[in-house]
Amino acid sequence: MSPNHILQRARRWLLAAAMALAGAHAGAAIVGVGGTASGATRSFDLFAAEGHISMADGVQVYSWGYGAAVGSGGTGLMQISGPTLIVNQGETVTINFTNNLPTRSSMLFPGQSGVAASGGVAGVLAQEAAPGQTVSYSFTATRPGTYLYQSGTQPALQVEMGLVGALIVYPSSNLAGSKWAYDHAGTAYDRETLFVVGDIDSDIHQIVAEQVNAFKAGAGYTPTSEGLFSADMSKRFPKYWTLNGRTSPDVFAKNFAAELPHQPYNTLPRLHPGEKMLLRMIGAGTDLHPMHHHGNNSWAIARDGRMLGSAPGAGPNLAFSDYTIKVVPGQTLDAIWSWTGAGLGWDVYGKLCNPAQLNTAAPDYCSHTAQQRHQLASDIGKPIPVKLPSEFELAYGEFYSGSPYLGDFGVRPVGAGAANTSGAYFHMFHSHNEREVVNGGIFPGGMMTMMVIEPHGVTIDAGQP
Ligand SMILES: [Cu+2]
Repeated sequence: MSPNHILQRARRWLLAAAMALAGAHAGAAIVGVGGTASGATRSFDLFAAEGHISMADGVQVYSWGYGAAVGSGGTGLMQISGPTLIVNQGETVTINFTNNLPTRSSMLFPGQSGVAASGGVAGVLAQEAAPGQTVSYSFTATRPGTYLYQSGTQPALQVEMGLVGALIVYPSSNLAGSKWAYDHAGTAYDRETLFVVGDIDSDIHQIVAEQVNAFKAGAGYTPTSEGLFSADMSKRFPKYWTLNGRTSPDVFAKNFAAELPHQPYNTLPRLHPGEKMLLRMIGAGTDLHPMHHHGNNSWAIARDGRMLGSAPGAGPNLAFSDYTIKVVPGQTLDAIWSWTGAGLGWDVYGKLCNPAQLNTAAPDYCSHTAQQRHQLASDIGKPIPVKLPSEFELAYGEFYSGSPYLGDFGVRPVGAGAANTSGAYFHMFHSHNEREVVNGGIFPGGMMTMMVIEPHGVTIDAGQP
């Protein structure tokens, strides 16, 4: 590793550490940019630029993305997905958008009303910035929720190229310390994760790259020259499937990993038994992706930034339980997922039930801590109710701790279990369109991550899992 690389990596680690400490929003576990707050206004400086993103099979894909300066929580480079904008309900949000692409571009804020714009030129859907120009957009974030933002210029092509990101509006009640997704206690959560779900046809990116290269090689080209690029979108056929711009297994790498300079956000939800994980799902591609979580159903509590309630103030009383979150293009969906170990028919903390820890005076029989009493009382103290298979019948994996009990380890064959350092349970969370769980056609990869159940006592660092 060259000194340059070490410096670069150190810079990103420091950046990541600073982000985790500063926390763009108090109590936020989602990493993003908080802009500059002044009273009831919050302003952001964003840009759009070119770059190459990295797929886990090594393919580099020419892309267009939004970016923000390092000092403001961005990477200084264009990134995919775009910088997650984090604001509070009621704030007047201003975004100064500078276009560094060789073509016209813009920003759209679906779900926000009264968006005003100044600078640039009028487009069909939004005020547009020519190369080198800046447009300022402004709106009041009146309603909490999960939203996306995207290009309003040639949106079919420019969103494919990567011009899309997330906007999170925290309810004003959270400023008092609660963690609610919406203005109701029925949307309370302990942790939250963002899933910007995307699909990429790398052939279209290649077609655009060749046009851009030819344009830049043309006579009289300057950085403010404006080109117009196109591809036959009817031939679109996605080849890569992404979570927060990364393909699996890159989704597991830390936020701001040096190896992924244009893809700073990871996707690895971690929680303790009994905690509620808010899943903020955003359909940033053009196909529907059935995101399937193992281990438990989730409860969908809101769609498109609107709580699923029968009447104002009723709370999410129209929430529904499902084993798959249908992530629809252009739509956002908030769901709450939890795992307690209740009803399994055995004791996930069974390793505690050794004679030295018997607590015959307590009804639990075993010495479970209060945190561990999420299980059914009838399960407590029960052994795992199967005859363990023979070693010859087992396929050991990266996530195998060697023990069926939470927080416990057993003997593992050489090379197995390297990804499980805490005795956690790993529940897969992936697209149920199985062809999307690949990189370059090779399984496993693509739109897949893990929901990690960490033993109580393992610290889950906010924003930097
Ligand atoms: Cu599955």
